Amino acid sequence: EHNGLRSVKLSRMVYPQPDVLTPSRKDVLIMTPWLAPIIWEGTFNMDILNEQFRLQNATIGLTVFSVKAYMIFLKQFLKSAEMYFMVGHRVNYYVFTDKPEYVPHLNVRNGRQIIILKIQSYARWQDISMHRMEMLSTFSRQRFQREVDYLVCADVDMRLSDHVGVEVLSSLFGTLHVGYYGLNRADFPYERRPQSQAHIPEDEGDFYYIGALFGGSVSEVARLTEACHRAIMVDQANHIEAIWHDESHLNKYFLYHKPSKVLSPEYLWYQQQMNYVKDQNSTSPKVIKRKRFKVLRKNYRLRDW
Ligand code: 2GW
Ligand code: MN
Repeated sequence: EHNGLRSVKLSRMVYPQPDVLTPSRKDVLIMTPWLAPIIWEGTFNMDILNEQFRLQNATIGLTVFSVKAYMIFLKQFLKSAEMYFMVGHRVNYYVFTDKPEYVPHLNVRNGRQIIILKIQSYARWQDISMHRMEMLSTFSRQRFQREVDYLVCADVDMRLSDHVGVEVLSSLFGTLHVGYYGLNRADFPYERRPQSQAHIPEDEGDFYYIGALFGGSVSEVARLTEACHRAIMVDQANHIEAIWHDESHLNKYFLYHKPSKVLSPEYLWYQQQMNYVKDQNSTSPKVIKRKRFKVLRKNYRLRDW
């Protein structure tokens, strides 16, 4: 039985005392107004967190979709996850693909396994991306609920280049999009047409979250993905498609279902130079002390079939 967070009894540990007079970071926001921590390097003690989640015997599912040509990203994604993702904890990789026979054979560490789930492909890439919500909600209720405590849902066109551990886990988490970090809500690329279910008015919005990394307990991810899938279906019936597809719906969901943790842009960085990040927010690169997931340079011709 996987019930998510249970309280556990730690053994004796020796570590630096929290200092009430010294904030862990002074250069960034580390707490949302609804008291969800924003996860930055320097704000947490990994030993305590690892001990807590180990005692809970937490199992983490990492879901990734690798359909059609995006199969080329899978090997690097999984290999880098073996190096940096939840090391020391139990991990199930769930690979959704239309071509199970092309999934690379990799040796994984003890307590970890790769599970291949065959899905259909869609002609339009927007549909491939959006239907992830449907698949995740279906599989959450059917099998993830039985097999894991937490889900981490990721794009495949990325690789890990630094630690991503249990510090990210909570009942519901999203990730700040580095490209819109520090901007005004009116400048976020939310869906602005009231006809869409993803619509967010100019005077609302906390952050711009990226679609490439979110998660939480299985039941919360099931609720999120089901809500986003339903909203996508309503839009489809009304002949409208949100500007950034599933990402627009994710942002709408997080506006009214506040995440209990928020991952800083450390967790999703771009390998290629993002000139607009430097131009729009000159402080952004300086506050990034670790680069944990990196979005790979993409050949945009992949989109041209
Ligand atoms: C996507 C675009 C163009 C051509 C192909 C695909 C494609 C995506 C594909 O052929 N096969 C496939 O498996 N995908 C999956 O959809 C894969 O897991 C990929 O990471 C994910 C999202 O597509 P991606 O990575 O090209 O979109 P991005 O990086 O521009 O992402 C953001 O915006 C998307 C919506 O437009 C999503 O919200 C995504 O989560 C965001 O990061
Ligand atoms: Mn991507």
